[in-house]
Amino acid sequence: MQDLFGGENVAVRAGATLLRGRALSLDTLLLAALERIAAEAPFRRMVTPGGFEMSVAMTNCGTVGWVTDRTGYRYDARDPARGLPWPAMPDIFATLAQDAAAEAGFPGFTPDACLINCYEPGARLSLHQDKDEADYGHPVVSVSLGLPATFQFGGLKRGDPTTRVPLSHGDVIVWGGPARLAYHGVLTLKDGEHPVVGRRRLNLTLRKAL
Ligand code: MD3
Ligand code: FE
Repeated sequence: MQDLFGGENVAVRAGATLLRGRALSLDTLLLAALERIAAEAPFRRMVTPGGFEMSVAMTNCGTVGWVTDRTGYRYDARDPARGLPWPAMPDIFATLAQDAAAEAGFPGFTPDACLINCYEPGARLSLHQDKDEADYGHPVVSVSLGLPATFQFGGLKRGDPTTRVPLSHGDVIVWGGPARLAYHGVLTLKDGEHPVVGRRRLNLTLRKAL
């Protein structure tokens, strides 16, 4: 279906809408904001409760940020590495997420947390569910920037069959309703050089956590 921005909206599955290139015209603004956030709260590879260091480096902005350490996964109002609040969420992130959610059928989405994932070649995110938020009635909005990646999603059980979707610079996906608790992950990032972002992939995941 043709959207208001002349882009293509694809129903990846019930509740999941891919807005191809929806963030393309904003990439310079988004990357400038990301640079300011990472200068204040640097990317770091966190440790899972099982004791493994994640291959994806992360930081956050917003009222709360997603963190993991030996004690578990949680949303925290402070960056544990600095003992300080996370950088504020830039208006452009919140507006993009709210607009994309509305276009996908979820009006009134007001994110309070933005997890920023940085993948270098070789990094991956294994199949998981996003379950640390208070209310699964809110959608999750994801924005891809930089190197292309293969996104993998399955069903509500870990063993359910999975589908692969290629994601590239500027793509936005909205997950809500029956897709909200679907298992998903990102396959190992291939090497490459993106003309604007360089040798990495950045992903914003905007959520209403509280
Ligand atoms: C499907 N990040 O940070 S975002 C994550 O590209 C995460 O960095 C991936 O999964 C990345 O938790 C994918 C897309 C995404 C986010 C949340 C979802 C897909 C989802 C929640 C339910 C179903
Ligand atoms: Fe996730």
